[in-house]
Amino acid sequence: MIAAIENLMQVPFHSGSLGFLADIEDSFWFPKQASSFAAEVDWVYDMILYVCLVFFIPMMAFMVWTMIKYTKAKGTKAESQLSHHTALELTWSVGPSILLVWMFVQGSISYLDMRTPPEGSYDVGVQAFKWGWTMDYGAGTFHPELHIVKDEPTKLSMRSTDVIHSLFVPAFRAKKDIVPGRYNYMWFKPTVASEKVSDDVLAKATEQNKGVPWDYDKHQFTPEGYTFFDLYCTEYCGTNHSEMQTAVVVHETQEELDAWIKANSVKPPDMPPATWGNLMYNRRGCSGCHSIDGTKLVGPSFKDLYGSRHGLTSGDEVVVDDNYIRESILMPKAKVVAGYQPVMPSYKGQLSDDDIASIIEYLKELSSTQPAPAEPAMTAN
Ligand code: HEC
Ligand SMILES: [Cu+2]
Repeated sequence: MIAAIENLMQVPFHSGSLGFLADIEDSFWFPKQASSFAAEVDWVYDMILYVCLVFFIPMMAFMVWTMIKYTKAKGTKAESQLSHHTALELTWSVGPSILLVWMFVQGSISYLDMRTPPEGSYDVGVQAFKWGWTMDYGAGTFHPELHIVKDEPTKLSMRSTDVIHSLFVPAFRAKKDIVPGRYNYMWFKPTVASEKVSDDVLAKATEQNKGVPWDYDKHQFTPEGYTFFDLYCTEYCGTNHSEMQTAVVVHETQEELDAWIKANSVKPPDMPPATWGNLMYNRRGCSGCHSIDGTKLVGPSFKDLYGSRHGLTSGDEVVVDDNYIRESILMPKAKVVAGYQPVMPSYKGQLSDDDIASIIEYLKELSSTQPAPAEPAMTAN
């Protein structure tokens, strides 16, 4: 019966992404519990709901009953009724008050716990932007996915480069606004680890997904084959708000996480620069604003960009060469393309020279017009 209702309602948390947890009971309202907060949050939520139902149903039933029973014929004069019952009034005032105080105290205890990251938590920097996420693992490693360790208290130090966003991991029952111009913090302790899909499944999905950004919804695992928990933005932040999602991968051990961070920090020596450039394009949020098929999004398309010539808002003209691209990435507001808003965030300190060189190689690959030979790259910084 409940399963039938769930199907009808298509409960907002598509439990598909958590299918690997099939052995843990899914509750009617909530996705599986995957953090140390989850059981408590669900319990308080359920209790408050039941208390409300216990009052609401008999009250409404009584009201309807009196409406029917005491209906008078039209034109009957209303009688006044002034009697009063002290014991009854005390009961219905004091009883619910006690319940309300209990709700407040329970809520406060949980809230204060969630507000206070334990000493020595594992710290990950989170940057929210329209419309994506960049997690900062320190030492120049950035990635859109959140990778953490099971049973390890994890603190997120969060900032926004534009408008108010909000980070929500339903399976962790953890949510917090991210406000531009200040740091906001949240923490949680994940209790369920991700799993890795088999190499065959991963290879097949990789083949299907060739040439387009990874489809997390379709595959329900990351490009590296980890099952994941959903992370959403829950503060409406503009056109692509609904696409502002990413994956949370929970590693079994700190060593496993360290190995993952290491593997994702710099371009592997045997990888061609353009391939790394393509990874950066997908991972660092460029794909949210720049298409590679000629479509105009928030920013100009990367298709045939390299070597082209176009106007700026200042009225000048530029040729898109290595130096100009480098400047566009590090100081986007220095030269703004005519017809666009200066909304691109600066990647200064977030993309290494090597990353930028790889992006340039990638842009060359996307361009059929071969450019005039670029001047030797300036070595600023
Ligand atoms: C929030 C949206 C946004 C993101 C994210 C973004 N850009 Fe941009 N980008 C723009 C806009 C808008 C422009 C055009 C206005 C300007 O020049 O600042 C632009 C301009 C550019 C230009 C110059 C294009 C031209 O036609 O001359 C380059 C190169 C560029 N971006 C590269 C990147 C790279 C590389 C990334 C990722 C590392 C990135 N951008 C991420 C919005 C974005
Ligand atoms: Cu948002």
